[in-house]
Amino acid sequence: MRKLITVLAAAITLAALMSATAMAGAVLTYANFPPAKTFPCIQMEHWKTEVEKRTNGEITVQTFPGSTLLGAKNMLRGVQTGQADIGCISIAYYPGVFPAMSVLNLPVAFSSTKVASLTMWDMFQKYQPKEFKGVKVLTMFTSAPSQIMSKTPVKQLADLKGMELRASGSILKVLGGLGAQGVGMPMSQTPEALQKGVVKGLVSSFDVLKDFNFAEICRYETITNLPVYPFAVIMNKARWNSLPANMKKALDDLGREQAAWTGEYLDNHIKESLAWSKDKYQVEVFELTAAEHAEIKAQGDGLVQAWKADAAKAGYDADALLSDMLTLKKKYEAELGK
Ligand code: DTR
Repeated sequence: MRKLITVLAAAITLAALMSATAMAGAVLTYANFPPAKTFPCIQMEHWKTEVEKRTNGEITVQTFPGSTLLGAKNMLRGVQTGQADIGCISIAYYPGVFPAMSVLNLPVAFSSTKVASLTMWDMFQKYQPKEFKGVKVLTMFTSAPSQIMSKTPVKQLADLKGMELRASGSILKVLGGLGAQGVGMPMSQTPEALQKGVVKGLVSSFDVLKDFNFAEICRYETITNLPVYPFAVIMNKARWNSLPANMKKALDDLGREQAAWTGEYLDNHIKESLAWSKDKYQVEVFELTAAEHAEIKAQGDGLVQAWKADAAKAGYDADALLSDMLTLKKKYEAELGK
């Protein structure tokens, strides 16, 4: 009898909880790895605002920046297993896992984040890569082109000799080829590595000068125009499937728009961050010669070959992926300007 009462009580509590959830709509948790001020988190907050507005508050998004729920390396697994409903992953932090979308990390001279982000979104729509089948993709975007930020000046490529620089993804290989020592780690670990002197600088986009205050420690910036980094915002598949159609539609409608918004935000923020760094810390910016850019490009060509081999091994037509990406890049450059 007591057992029956306990079971009944549990059932009533569960039913009450379920109807409260139904009335209150859906609460979605969203994990992100870098600090709140950085662009992946700024776009997360923008998305939250838009989603809550467009669903009239039927969806509430609880955001967890700064690795408070999941970190850079356990983001994918954490979303797959439902520790968070939604998570933001940097594709370059998962070598070999996303061969198709890693095409965005190749040195093809994207000069605008908006162009790169819209290109990425269209590539995803066209290819629907199988490696994303276990999750729902909500949006995609990229970082801005990558530059060197260092404690000692890199006025010419020769200054890179033996210099330990934090990077990730395809750029690690380019750095090695240029004589530097690339040290791979997520952005969230970089402040400590710089502070401790494990690395003498980093390769990333200029937003981090302001958002991580790296301008204080890295007073020298060298324009290298290395690749952008692709990001994906993914959602637990079962959680996605549990949402009603109107909520799914609101999230789907936002996918491309969010990619464009993030690209534009970052393009503007890069300029602001560099101006701020010059003003506050008098950082110096060095330009390389045409011959040096040609050398960087030559290193990049090897990367393209290596990526093609990986993509082919994963069953993709690598030449088609690359040429489709270049066609989209051209299309968006014509539409939006570089
Ligand atoms: N350059 C990539 C991506 C990146 C650029 N800015 C930020 C800010 C926070 C996290 C990642 C990034 C990288 O270095 O990881």
